[in-house]
Amino acid sequence: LGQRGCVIWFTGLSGCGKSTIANALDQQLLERGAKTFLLDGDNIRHGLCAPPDRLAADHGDSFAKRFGLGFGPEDREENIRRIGSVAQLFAAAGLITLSAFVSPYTRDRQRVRELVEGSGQAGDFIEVFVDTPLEICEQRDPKGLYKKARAGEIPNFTGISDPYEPPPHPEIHLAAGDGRTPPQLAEQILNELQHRGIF
Ligand code: GGZ
Repeated sequence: LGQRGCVIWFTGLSGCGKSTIANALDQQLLERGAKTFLLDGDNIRHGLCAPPDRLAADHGDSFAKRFGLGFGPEDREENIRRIGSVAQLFAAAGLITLSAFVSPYTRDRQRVRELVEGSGQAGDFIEVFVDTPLEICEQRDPKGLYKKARAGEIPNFTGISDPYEPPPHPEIHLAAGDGRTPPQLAEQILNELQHRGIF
């Protein structure tokens, strides 16, 4: 393959740009012939970890209550555990695996790191902190979620009524507002992958 499997773990507030940067990086890797897989809300929160109402429609309410995930602390913990487990499998299969979730709790991210770094085929875990200030995320508010959270319509909203714990030692710290575009930020990560000899 000419590449080594790894997990690139984006973390940051809703609207911080992690998904956009992850998609830009995925595109750049694709253009260079790398084999990648991008895990994000679209394929995980709507599938493996579908919320109760969606699961209930398909399987009934008791099933949803047992297996569907929302945004309380325990549900987030389980969400990240499942995603981390899937990411580790893809990395072990040799894919450059990109994961873009809020993942607000340090302990949950640390567990994924230990899983990836400590597994049979120990792999690289590259934590990317997309450090966009709350005020900017809230100004962007592409889905109007911050507005709803401020109005008390969404409980446990990260940054408003639920904590975001910044990574103490991310491999890559992307500070917003330095004027760089998502593709330029993605290139910094690409350089790190090449520096590590990942591909
Ligand atoms: C945070 C929420 C919440 C709450 C719904 N808190 O901008 P988005 O919409 O697309 O990104 C957010 C996404 C967060 O899901 P994750 O799976 O990444 O979260 S975690 O890693 O904490 O499990 C936001 C939307 O879902 N959303 N309710 N209460 N974000």
